[in-house]
Amino acid sequence: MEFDSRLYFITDSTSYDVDEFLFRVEEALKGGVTLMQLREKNRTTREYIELAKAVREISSRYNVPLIIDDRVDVMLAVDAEGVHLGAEDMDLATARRIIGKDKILGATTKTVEAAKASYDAGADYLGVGAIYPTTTKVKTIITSVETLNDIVNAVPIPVNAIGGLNPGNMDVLRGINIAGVCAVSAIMKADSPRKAAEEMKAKFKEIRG
Ligand code: TZP
Ligand code: MG
Repeated sequence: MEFDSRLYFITDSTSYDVDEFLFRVEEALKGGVTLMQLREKNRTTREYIELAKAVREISSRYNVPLIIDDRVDVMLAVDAEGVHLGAEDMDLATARRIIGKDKILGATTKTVEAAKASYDAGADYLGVGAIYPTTTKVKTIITSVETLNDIVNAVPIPVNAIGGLNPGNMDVLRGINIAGVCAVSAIMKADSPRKAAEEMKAKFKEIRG
């Protein structure tokens, strides 16, 4: 499936009730998010699916593909456009076999070796980071922009930078052939997720020329 990862918005519902969360998701979409991921770490399977259905209804109105974090079953349950898997999730080759060739399969990688292996196993895009320290709850380590650049040059699939990124600190990514940037808190926690998305997209456009 074709997708545009220039501005990849990853959600975090932990600080909001469901109505506020969905409102923020829609505002971000109005601001020009091109790809989005529902990322839930503390919900039951039933709750994850319920929330995914609600988000799917909104994202489809904006023609933005929805990626589900961690869970192939949740992705299939709501017929989302893809799934994002890390080192502790289902392995990529198995996931690809289950989801079929038309769904989007994303992977997190921090080394050239892992990036090549993920590509070989069927990944459609890679998330690489954390570029900066992050306030979002995640098990990660800092990835240098040099490693990011090496990964971009090592695989023929889109690579997105992630981790602590906001419009004010993206200049370090200049000259690296990334497909886009990922953001959780810069958009999710902004006073206006819409304005934050607009600004981040504009900044990405500027640094990519
Ligand atoms: N993977 C590496 S950093 C990160 C993930 C999921 C979190 C990014 O969140 P933020 O708020 O954009 O720093
Ligand atoms: Mg995961």
